[in-house]
Amino acid sequence: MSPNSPGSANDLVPMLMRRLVIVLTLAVGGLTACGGSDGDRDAPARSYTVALQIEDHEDEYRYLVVGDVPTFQVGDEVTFEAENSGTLAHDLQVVGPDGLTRGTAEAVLPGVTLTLTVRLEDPGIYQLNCLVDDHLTAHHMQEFIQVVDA
Ligand SMILES: [Cu+2]
Repeated sequence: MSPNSPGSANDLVPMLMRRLVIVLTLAVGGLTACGGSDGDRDAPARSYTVALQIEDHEDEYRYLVVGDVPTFQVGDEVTFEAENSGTLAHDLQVVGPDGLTRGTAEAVLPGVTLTLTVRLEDPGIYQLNCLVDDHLTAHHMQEFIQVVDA
């Protein structure tokens, strides 16, 4: 008799439960927002701006963080201000650790700064992507940030 591999079936249960918890949290959050009486729940713990610079030298397209990178924490409200210092139009999409899009800013021409505010609701790795043409697929125009529990 071969022993059951403990990883496969058992791991699925906590994952489903976590999904359920997330769904429930969203539902409660929605209700709270409608009620409007509990102001603390909707207010971000911290709110700040992160300056980015967009560059596209030859084959390398990228977002550069200007200055220090903060420690991103769950609950933070972050405004990305990305100055397009390149020669092409670029945009910005933020994707959460679950693969769902948290926000998208329209493409801006060279010399223009785009702004995107997102709420970091979950711990994990978030992606910053450029969705213009083949910038992501062919030029890997992508940056990652890590969000930790507060
Ligand atoms: Cu781009």
